[in-house]
Amino acid sequence: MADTATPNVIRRADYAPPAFLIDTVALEFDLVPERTVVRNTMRVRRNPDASRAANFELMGEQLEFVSATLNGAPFAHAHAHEHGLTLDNVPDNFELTLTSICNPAENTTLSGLYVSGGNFFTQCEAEGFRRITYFLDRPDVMATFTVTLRASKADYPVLLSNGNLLEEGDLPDGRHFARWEDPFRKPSYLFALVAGKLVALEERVKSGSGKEKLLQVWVEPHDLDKTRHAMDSLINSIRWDESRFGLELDLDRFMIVAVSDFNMGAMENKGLNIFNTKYVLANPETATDTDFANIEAVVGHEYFHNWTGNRVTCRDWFQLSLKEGLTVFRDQEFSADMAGGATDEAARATKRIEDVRVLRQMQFAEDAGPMAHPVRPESYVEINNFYTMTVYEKGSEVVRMYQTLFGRDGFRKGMDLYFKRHDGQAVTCDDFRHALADANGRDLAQFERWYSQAGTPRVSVRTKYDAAQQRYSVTLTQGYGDTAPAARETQKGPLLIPFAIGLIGKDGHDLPLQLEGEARASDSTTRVLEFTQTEQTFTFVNVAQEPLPSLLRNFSAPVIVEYDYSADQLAFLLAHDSDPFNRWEAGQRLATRELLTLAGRATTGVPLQLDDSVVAAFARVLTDETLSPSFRELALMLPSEAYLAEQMAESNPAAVHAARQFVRKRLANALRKDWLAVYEKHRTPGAYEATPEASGHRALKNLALSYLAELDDPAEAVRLASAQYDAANNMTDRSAALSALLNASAAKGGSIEAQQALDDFYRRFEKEPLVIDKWFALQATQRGSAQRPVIEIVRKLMAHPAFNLKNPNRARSLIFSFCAANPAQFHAEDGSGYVFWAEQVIALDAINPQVAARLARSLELWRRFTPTLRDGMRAALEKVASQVKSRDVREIVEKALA
Ligand code: B3K
Ligand code: ZN
Repeated sequence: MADTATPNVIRRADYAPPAFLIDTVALEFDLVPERTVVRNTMRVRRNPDASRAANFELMGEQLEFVSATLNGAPFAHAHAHEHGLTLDNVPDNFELTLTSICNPAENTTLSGLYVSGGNFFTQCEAEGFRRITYFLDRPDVMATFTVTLRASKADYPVLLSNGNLLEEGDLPDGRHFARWEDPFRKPSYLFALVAGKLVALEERVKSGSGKEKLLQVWVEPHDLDKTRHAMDSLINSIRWDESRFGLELDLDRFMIVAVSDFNMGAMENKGLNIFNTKYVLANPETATDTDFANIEAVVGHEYFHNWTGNRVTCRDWFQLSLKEGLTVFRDQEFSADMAGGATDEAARATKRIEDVRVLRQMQFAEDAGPMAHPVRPESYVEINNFYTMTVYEKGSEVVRMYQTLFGRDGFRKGMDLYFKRHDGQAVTCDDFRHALADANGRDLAQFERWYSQAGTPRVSVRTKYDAAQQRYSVTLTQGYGDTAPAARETQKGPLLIPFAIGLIGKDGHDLPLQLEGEARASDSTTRVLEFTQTEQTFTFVNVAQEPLPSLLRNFSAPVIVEYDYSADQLAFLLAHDSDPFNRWEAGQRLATRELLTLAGRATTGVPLQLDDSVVAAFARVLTDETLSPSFRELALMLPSEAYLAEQMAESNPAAVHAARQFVRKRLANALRKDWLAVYEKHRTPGAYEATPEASGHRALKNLALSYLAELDDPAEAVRLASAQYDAANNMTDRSAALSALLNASAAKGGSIEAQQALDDFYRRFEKEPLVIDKWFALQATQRGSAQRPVIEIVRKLMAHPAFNLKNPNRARSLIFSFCAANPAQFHAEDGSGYVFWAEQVIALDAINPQVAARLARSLELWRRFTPTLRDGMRAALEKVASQVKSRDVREIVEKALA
């Protein structure tokens, strides 16, 4: 086998520099859907820093080899094989031209060059470029690219690639061409081309240094009226990166292109970002407030990659979090700044809470299962399986901890040094850490463990107040508890945990903080303790009264805090903590504890009851007009069923659902008048506004509606929801009303009102694929009942003419929504959900392995469920394991069954 053959397991420890380097690439494309000819001319030389290899091994997949020319003469010693091309006995320095053919029309994997809606698009990260031409398709090989595109002018009037347009013109036979040049060296994964019938919204802006930049958002003609928000988000991103990090756009032209068939959210190709339509297209009628916020975040994320990812890239794919964790952190900060500026802590906290909720629900779960891996993994079978919550979200928390330790200014100094040292290079996570350490005069050797240890750390807290001495001691102990075997192997020692803490007095105000040995109390009433040992005690002095501790303020580290708060103490924190994140946190702890107790009772069939004090705590938040609506909405939302099930010793989705529904109903009935008052008060009449304030009102109002739909007699809620549905001038209100109608009628197996609204919704938005995705998703995630299980609705919808398994958004809207976002129905006792899951994973595996592998992951925590469910899941996993072909899905199911 040639050494480009992918071995089963790729290990970080086996990294070796490439034997050859490619300095320049000139690509010529003759774009024809079934048969695109690619001519690739490279300047190649031996890498002086690598051991000498006799042969030149290039990666290639699904290519038809045509010819090779070396220094202008036909080269006979080129052998094409399953994994690429081997050239025997090449000189030290040469020009190589390779010609090959690929078939974009048949490429359903959406990796490499493919056709969507009659237009051409590419997706190269991580290893898609080798499906376009033979290449050293690895991120540490960086070259400058010139790209010539030729195609039928009538069918593909727009021809785009990375960088600047050098020339364009007509060719014989109704064809035309365009030539592009990207002045920056880049790895092949950042290459992109687009060709087709597209139109653009354009803006010209001046960057910080006064240079004019052309910005374009390219879409299909009928979508042009949905591009304004993406353009505004792009302009805001450019401004933000200049002001927060001093980073300027380095190209004269920056393009975003929307495509409806796309495996993930978007891709940061140099100067030519390609986006899933879901993260570009929005107007008030078609997109919810959440969609608007997601578009801003993803546009920011991809734009910020221009520096963190593109100018400084990854040496190898194990370093993926170098660019992804850092760029997620940057987009989170961007969104927080857009919502609350640098100083409005309450508004910033809203964003923080949303991000932490995702981390806990998804990343903590990943850490608890067979796919647990460190932020910098040690091995993989298929790299596309490692674009994970751990690499992205935990990676972002790791970056955030530097900022928590060094402050915004210290973090900025570190970033400046990172770019000074590494601009134009392909580097490692260690390089980043060293830049942060050196810029702040710190040794961060221990901090490396955040990159190499998997599993969610647990910090348990013990406190002791000595009234006579006025001393308050806080003892922290860290460990990983009983973690998944995949995580345990990686755990070597204690972490450096920035642990932010405040002490709250009886009047609800923060107490001054003075640690033992300090001359006086510090100005801030929040302290970041540097917790570095397995067990460590921090003693505060001059503590005049016994305080209540506010622990891990603003979620200063991605850990689980164990502290035995009483219900009264949690209610007190919910009412008084000066840290808005911890106020929310107190409510979640209170609710989680109550819900888990109830779920335990539901498991054994004991009648459920909810303490009045919990209802009272929620009532206070609901009626506290000093709190922002968006904060109240977050605080009143109960922890998700998936999160709760994960907290149980043995996950029991039905019991969790029963408990959560019981609490929702109890809160609905007990606080009916308040919900109604809030519903009325937070209406947003008049023209739609996309501001954070207006969206906060809508969120709280729609939460109230969803609680009202739980009333024992939902007639009033149905009336309100129907009226809201009919009068809505925006998608947030319309879809919330539809969802309320569906859930209000679930217990009786549906209602006329719900069905009419569903039918109306479909007719109204038939021509808007992203809205039809919502139509499918709302039905897949609706509450079911014994007489009307959701699996039956889902199976019916699979046969709907608008359903299309090849379109990832559509597959996600129906199949993923059901399998991953409707746990009570998916985990039906009869195993019907698992049978469906197996069918769909197998079907998708043949079309699009990346999407199939994502779906495959929805059973990975199977061992943690009740015995009956466990058996059903194992059978489904075994069925999939015996039938799938792709490396992607095999890695997931084999790890799950191991
Ligand atoms: N870097 C891409 C993700 C590529 C995923 C490949 N399977 C998008 C992003 O994180 O910005
Ligand atoms: Zn990214």
